[in-house]
Amino acid sequence: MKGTRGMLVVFEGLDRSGKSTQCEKLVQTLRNEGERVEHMRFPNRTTPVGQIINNYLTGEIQQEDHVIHLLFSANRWESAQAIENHIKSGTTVIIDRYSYSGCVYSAAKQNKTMDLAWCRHPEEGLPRPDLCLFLDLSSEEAAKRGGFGTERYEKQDLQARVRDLYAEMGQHPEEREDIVVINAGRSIEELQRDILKVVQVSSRQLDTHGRELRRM
Ligand code: 2DT
Ligand code: MG
Repeated sequence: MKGTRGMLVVFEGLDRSGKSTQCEKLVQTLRNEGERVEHMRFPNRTTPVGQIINNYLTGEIQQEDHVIHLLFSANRWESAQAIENHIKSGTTVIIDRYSYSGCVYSAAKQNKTMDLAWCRHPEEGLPRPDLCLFLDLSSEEAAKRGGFGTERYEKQDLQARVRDLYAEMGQHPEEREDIVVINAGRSIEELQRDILKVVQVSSRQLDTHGRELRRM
């Protein structure tokens, strides 16, 4: 990936779909190729907002559905300028979960006044990914992988709704352009090879067309 700016690549998928593993592998591979790469993840639990989110996810505190939704979004806005600066300076940014998680996990709660469209609004204006790699795995397969953990959303019925909502969100005109679905029910090595190919194609397109960073 040469070009003048870095790429913004996002990993999405259910818990246990292999996002963190693949994210780390991609970061390592690109760094080995001599690229400057910044690795981020959301929620970023290290900021004050992120600490509230962490306490919510572990069940230590309760939060009203809309409030926690807006805090997850605020947690991305806290890093928005940094992401943009990295990309402008030629550093590729690879992120484990982003706005798609923000929308689908909240919408999966089935709160009457929080459909996908409502959930997406606070994301408008954030840096838009050049590529969203969706690691697709059924909630049954995800559950088989050593079971879910104990955090708030790690329950199979919610995960099943989350998967359906990812599919629905993939129909949104902008998201449809960005999302590439990767079958995550395969070995780490197979996934890694597939992902690298997709990233290389996307990177070449960016080099050819020299597109500015867009916004959600
Ligand atoms: P991790 O297991 O990846 O740490 O995620 N989530 C995440 C949301 O509900 N909204 C968001 O905006 C983001 C980024 C998904 C912890 C959980 O937080 C959910 C799983
Ligand atoms: Mg998790």
